[in-house]
Amino acid sequence: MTAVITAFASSPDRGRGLARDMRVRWALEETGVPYEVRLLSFADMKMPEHRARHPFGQIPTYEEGDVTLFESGAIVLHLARRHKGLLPDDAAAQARAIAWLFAALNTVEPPIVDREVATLLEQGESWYARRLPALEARIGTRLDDLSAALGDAEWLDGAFSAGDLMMVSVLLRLLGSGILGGYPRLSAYVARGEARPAYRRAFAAQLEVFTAAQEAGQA
Ligand code: GTB
Repeated sequence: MTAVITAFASSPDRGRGLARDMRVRWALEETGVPYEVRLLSFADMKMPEHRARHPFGQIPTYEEGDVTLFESGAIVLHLARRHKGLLPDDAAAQARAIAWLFAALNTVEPPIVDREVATLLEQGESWYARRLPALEARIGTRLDDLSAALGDAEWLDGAFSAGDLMMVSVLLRLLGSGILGGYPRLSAYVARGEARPAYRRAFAAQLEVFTAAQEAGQA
């Protein structure tokens, strides 16, 4: 059955693949699940029809048969559990891959988002320049530990998994900050993720949405 996901009709990231539909598209491509995309404006997201799918009026959402889901992590985990390609068969290895997925969302992404929000919304504040080093230090602590955990391995725990998909997606949010450049192992890890054919297909698909919106004068 074809799944339906939601994404920005005109993404504020201008097709850089930073909105959270990208990780869901990537998981769909890795697992080979066919999908369609329902594009939403900011106004559409807040309408009752979409809030019935997503209580917070956001993207992404996922619908397939009788399953309707919100939260990118829940969607990626759902896909990984139901289809081959994103979780190992061994139960203990599967549990560790899921732990990495949660680590990406709960341990690594929050300080990255804190910095992003400050940079977007607080640059004009008198205290911004004094706060930024502390925000970046918190990211640095996480990246130091993540880099040590990865070591010289290709992926975080054996074969590529949903944990890597989510961790690479989270680290990609640092592009443009210059921070990742200080972490050669993590930079190479992100590049390995971006080189995966499934990632490239997902990236191209979301970029096409932005390009079409731009051509139509809507971006
Ligand atoms: N925890 C939820 C999840 O993981 O699914 C978070 C969902 C979320 O934050 N959705 C955002 C949204 O719908 C889009 S991805 N925002 C609209 C709203 O809240 O009204 C976040 C995002 C947006 C823009 C960029 N960017 O421009 O770079 C990057 C990430």
